[in-house]
Amino acid sequence: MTPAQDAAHMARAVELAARGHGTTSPNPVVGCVVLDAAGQVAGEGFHAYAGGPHAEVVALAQAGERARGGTAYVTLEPCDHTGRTGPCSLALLEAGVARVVIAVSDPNPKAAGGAARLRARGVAVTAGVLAEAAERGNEEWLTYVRLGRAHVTWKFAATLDGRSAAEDGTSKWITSAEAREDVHRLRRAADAIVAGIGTVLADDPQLTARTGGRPEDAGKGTSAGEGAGAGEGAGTGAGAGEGIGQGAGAGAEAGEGVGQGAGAGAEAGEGVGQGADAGAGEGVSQGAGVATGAGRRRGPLRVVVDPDARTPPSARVLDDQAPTLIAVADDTGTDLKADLLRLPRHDKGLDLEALLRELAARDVVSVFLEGGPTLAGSFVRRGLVDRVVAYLAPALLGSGQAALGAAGAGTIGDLHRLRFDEISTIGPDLRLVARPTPT
Ligand code: AOF
Ligand code: ZN
Repeated sequence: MTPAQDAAHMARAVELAARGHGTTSPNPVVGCVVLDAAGQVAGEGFHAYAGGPHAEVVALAQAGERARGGTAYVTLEPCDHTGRTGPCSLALLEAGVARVVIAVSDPNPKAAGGAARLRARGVAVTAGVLAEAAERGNEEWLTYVRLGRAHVTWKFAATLDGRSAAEDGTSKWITSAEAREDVHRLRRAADAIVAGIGTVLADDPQLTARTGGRPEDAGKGTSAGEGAGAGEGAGTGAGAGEGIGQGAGAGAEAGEGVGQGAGAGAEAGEGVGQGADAGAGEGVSQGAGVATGAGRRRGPLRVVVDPDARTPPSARVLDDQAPTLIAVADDTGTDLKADLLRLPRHDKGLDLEALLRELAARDVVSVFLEGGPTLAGSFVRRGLVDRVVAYLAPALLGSGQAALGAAGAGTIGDLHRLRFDEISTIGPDLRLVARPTPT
């Protein structure tokens, strides 16, 4: 296998991993491609939900005997522990894989060690292949494990001159419907949506992700097996959507198809399909209908940063559409009937590092920060914004509210440098993804 071939197979594994994005929390996204001894693709898989089979196990099951003497490409070092499932290092050994190619080492001390065990047992291990792309694909989880805090995406929508509201406070629909739909997609994939009390008082937002299907999953995939898998998981689970379902029709592209759907408490429309055509005439596909975890059934956790507990009991953010946590200062007395998270004060607000650590302790891997230039400024000042997603409308205001409040950069030498990683258009608007440059 040449380095270029290794990179190409790993690129496919990264692509597979991305299908789990938004449904694996608090676990990583992981993709795996298994080649047979002749270098032909024999199995593909990804991790679809926490507690479900690991990517390696899915791909090995698909490959069957063809894995013997073959190569496995995994975006994350195979685990060496028995957690919710057994060690993938042993699964790879049992399958007789001769070589394992890894993109990123597992920073989770409980699970790491797969590479060492495989090497010790005579398997050739190559690490670091396409590491940057795999890191990017797993950035939320890697931040959560490495730093012990939730990963933060700050999103804002503004005019081309960086204004998020007019002078009189009006702010509705600066950006297009397409851009707003994209925001909902990002919200759905996050574990928590965070807003400041200023936004809650000014706009009374509901902070929910619009429910319904995940069009990005339904439309995705190249084989018939994938589409079928997605539908099945939701439809065939026993009881209250909990169980394993098997259905025909998946893998319809190939002469011989096997379809599997695992409905793990799936709410209709929230399914992830998995499938690959493994060799000519033999289609194998897996469908996993995934409920996104106990806390996720009704959408991401809503978090209000509200030091003095000023959230009105009638605020829409306290409705029953999703769970809500009100973060208040530990010295604040309140009789607000809501789940409260008490945190130390810091500057004029709360200790935001503590907030992100507490959220991580509650299995919140990814935070979507919206609402409030003041709060966003505090996050930026503390170096707690890991990714910025900006929607810029081709419009000018010239006065009004800046998208970002004071961020601790009173002099130009202190400005927060970012790097543009993605630039695209969405409807009439510009969509930019930027990340801090390493310091
Ligand atoms: C996954 N999916 O495909 C791989 C993982 O909660 P458990 O017992 O399933 O174990 C999760 C850990 O296993 C996870 O934190 C990571 O370190 C390792 N690898 N995890 O969820 C996968 N390969
Ligand atoms: Zn594993």
